[in-house]
Amino acid sequence: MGNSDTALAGISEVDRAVPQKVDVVLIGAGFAGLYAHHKFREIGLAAFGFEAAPDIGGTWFWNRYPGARCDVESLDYTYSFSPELLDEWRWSERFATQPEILQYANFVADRFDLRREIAFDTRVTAAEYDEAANEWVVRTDRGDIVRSHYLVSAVGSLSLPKAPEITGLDKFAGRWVQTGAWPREPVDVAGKRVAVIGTGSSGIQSIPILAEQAAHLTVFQRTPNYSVPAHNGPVDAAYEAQVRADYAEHCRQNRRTKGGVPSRINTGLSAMEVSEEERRARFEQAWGFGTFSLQAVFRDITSNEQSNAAAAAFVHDKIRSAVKDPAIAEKLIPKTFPFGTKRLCLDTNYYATFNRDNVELVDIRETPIEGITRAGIRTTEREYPFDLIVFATGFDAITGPLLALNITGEGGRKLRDEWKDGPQSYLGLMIAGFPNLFTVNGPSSPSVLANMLQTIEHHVEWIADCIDHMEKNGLARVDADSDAQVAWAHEVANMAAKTLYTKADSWYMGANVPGKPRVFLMYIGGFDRYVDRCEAIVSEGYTGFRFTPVAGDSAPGQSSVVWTGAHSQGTRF
Ligand code: NA7
Repeated sequence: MGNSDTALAGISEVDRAVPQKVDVVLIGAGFAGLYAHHKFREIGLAAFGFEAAPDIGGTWFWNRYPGARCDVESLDYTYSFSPELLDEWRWSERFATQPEILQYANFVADRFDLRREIAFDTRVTAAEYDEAANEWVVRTDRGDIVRSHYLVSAVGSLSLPKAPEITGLDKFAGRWVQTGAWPREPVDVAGKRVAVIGTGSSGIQSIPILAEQAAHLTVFQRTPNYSVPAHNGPVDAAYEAQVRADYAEHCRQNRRTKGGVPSRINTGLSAMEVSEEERRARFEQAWGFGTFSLQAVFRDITSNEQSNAAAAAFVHDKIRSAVKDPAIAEKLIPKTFPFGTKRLCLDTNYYATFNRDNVELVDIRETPIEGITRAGIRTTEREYPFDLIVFATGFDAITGPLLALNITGEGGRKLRDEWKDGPQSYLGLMIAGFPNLFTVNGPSSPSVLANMLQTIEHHVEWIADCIDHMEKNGLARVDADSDAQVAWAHEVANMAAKTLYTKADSWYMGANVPGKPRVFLMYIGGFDRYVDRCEAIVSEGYTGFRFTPVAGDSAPGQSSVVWTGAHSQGTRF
């Protein structure tokens, strides 16, 4: 099983061979990129990938902060495309840690030999559609220029950390790190005075562990967040046996659910149609079960204000009972947005951490941060000295990583201009005016609202089927129809408007990044409905997509790759 150092074997500077022309350029080597490599190879396409990191793993490569874990149960956070793979891999914990997930990614990459057509340490800096040739021209920060018939973005949804937005960082004499780009070498926390800025999932996962290691930990909280206990532990043997009895079917069933995970304790009822005792009992059951069940145990927690208020009040009481100092408890209670409308966090001992003598909470709505100083952080109240500042301040989610690619489509249109008022995309798979460009988990798909391994597999398979359809039918170009795209955008927005999600200043709404348009970024109608919709669109003849046979284009169906340079010339994948 590889680790991130041995994983680099074979990708040395000397060997780095980048083709001039391939069928598909794939951007990103996280779970989406890896599966796409496998799938495209299966349908006979020559694909070549670029990855900014020195190794595979994507989000799980970068988010190495203490306590980083998946919030989907590991038995479900698993590729389902290969029954053998399901058999061969065993997870050790109910919610896998970042190192174990990265090990899994390496296991898969080794198992299916997925590394050899990826250039690591290479960031795509621009991609431009050459209309005459019907090709994408992809440029990198290493000076590579590659032409491809298709371009597939697998850049991830939470892969562009927000820059620290606090002035004075250059003056700070200590060390600073970001949770979303945590260093590979260990960060020495023991005995240090540590600050964490941010109380989203990354802050909430890392704070209890940093508190155990640091001499003193100060948490700078702008908005308190809802968190429920994960109840992590070893994988439950009885449940695992049940899942493994027909693992492939278990995964297929997951695709028939709203969130891409089993509904193990959901009632399907409104929280308002049961008695107060039953409501409380169901909430207790969900609290004791972990996962996102508190948000799903009743069907209307994020759509009905009364149901939502009941769930919120339940958690408020839990926070009050976990935190000894009532004043601190009140500061930790979220009151400014409906329960579940910001990504719910799963934690281990988060609220109880504030009972520790070495932990301090600073509410920066009361005493805002004025800036970073040589010694530490200055608020309107005082200066706090630190050895280490941890920015757990989140990501420019979903659209940020795509816009960072500097994509230019047909007629010189820039994606950045097209999306200046918010992203438009047909099904989150294609963008009108950007032919032959596919996006895995693009905006207006379910993406982060469902189990990402499931949404990734679905998108990669859909894209591969579409390309296969083109190759077999002499179709050289596909584009999303702009009317279909507008209709989809309306549908996505209308669905979101029926929920309480639009009331929160969340990264789901783009509200965490100054200047970002306020648009709900995902399809909230349910993964199952979305999958059905995508299938119906295909069986109706790809409604909303326009295919064109382009005269003079390289013949489809002939997988090819062109190299320059002495080594590898003439290689065909
Ligand atoms: P999140 O959930 O976006 O959380 C970021 C946190 O950082 C949140 O508490 C923010 O407060 C805070 N923040 C952001 N910018 C600032 C500035 N400039 N000053 C002070 N505080 C700030 O990111 P995470 O990495 O924790 O989690 C992202 C997802 O990864 C998570 O939802 C899971 O799906 C996995 P705010 O709430 O904006 O007031």
